[in-house]
Amino acid sequence: MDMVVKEKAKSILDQYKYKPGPDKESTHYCPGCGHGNVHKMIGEAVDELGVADRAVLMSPVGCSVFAYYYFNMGHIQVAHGRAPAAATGVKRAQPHTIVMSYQGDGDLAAIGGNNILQAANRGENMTVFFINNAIYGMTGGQMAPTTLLGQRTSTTPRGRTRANEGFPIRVCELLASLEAPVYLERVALIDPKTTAKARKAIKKAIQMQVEGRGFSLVEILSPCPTGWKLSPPDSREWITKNMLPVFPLGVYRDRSKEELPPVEEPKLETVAEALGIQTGEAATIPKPSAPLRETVRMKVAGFGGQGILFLGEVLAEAGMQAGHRVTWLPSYGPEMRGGTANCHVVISSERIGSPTVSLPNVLVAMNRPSYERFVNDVIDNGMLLYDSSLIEGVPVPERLRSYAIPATQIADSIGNTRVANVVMLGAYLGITGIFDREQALNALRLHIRRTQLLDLNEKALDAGMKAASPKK
Ligand SMILES: Cc1ncc(C[n+]2csc(CCOP(=O)(O)OP(=O)(O)O)c2C)c(N)n1
Ligand code: SF4
Repeated sequence: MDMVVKEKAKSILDQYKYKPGPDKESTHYCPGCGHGNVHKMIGEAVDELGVADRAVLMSPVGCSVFAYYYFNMGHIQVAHGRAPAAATGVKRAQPHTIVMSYQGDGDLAAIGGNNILQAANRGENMTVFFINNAIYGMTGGQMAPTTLLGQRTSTTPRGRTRANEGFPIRVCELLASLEAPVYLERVALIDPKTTAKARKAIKKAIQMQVEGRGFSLVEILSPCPTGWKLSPPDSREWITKNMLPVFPLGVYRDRSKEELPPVEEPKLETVAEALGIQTGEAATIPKPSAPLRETVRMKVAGFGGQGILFLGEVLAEAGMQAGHRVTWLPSYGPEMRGGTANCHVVISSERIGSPTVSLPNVLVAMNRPSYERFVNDVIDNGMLLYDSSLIEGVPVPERLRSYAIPATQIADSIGNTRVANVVMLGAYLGITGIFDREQALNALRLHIRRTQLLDLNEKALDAGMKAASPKK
């Protein structure tokens, strides 16, 4: 019999140059761990299929978080459980890439449970390698969704029970209940025979993607000697004895021989098309009359239902009408109504690095809890506008330029409490003159759907401008 000497996969680095420390030869995995074996098989499959130059591996949070030390291919290290979402983005933006999501059972079946379900259900053309070692390895052996009944872990010291923690989740079976996946197989790293099957399945799952068939997942029952507190040989035996009865090996879906369905290309619009914005020559982007003296970093806060997010949007829109660069970032409370709401608005003559405002130079506070929550964040000599109809008897810091605007009272006198936000818009305009009345009105017209409300809002804007006067 001819002996076949396999070369080391080119998709695996010779020297682990990205690994910190002097040892560039050995991996960071424990002896007997399955992760290294699976890495090698992925590297070999990628080589054999000739896709190394377009392969992108998504590594998870877990023991394999550093998978990028070892691979010679594209790589993204993704937030815990989010590899399928990131892989979706890469694949859709760059359809020629071969995206592989590499995930442990904590990552894929616990925190990322819904992510994998949705990606599989959408039938994303991606390949998922799911390393099931029935435990959280990286964090010290806590229970995973795949932990077996009776299995002792640091969070189930007396063993997992169905009453307390429920049953182990069988991912292949679960995904096989969905219409879209094209290939699902469970394999194991026990002996040369099962390992050879695992290698074949890994290659096939990538091949499915190369052929454009859709979503594939290979679940690999993999030893974790450290988490299981067993020697490497005993770990492999443990898989045979304990995992196989719960997680039977086999193919759960295989559409490799079926004719490919016609490709339904989703209609992709450009951002400009989607937003109805003119670009190029046709675009009429106003030039600012004068650059701003300083960038406005504003926090607008109040309770849900006060139109806080609307106020922020209109401010940003008016800023844009005045030719400035703007961002608007809403921050939703858990409740739809009655809870607190706030948003961040930046208006600048410069390019804006981040839409997040943690230290505002302007705070618009529309109720007392918001005032109390954010007033200390405002920078020295910053501006404070507060609705003095709702916020009474509060200590106003001397270090701020404060304006007490009875916005709710004014809105009531006009006939509708709900335009207190626009009164505040008028007040801000009156104090700063950052944009002119017409620009603010244009912004309101763009954001108010019911045209019969325009008159009321115009009145509120004017009343706010009139009311704007320094408190002290
Ligand atoms: C948002 C978030 N939650 C929790 C953690 C803690 N954490 C790190 S890895 C991990 C689970 C790892 O287990 P698994 O996915 O099974 O991979 P393994 O380490 O066994 O390969 C957890 C819970 C984290 N890093 N981030
Ligand atoms: S803890 Fe387990 S999964 Fe993590 S490296 Fe060690 S053996 Fe592998």
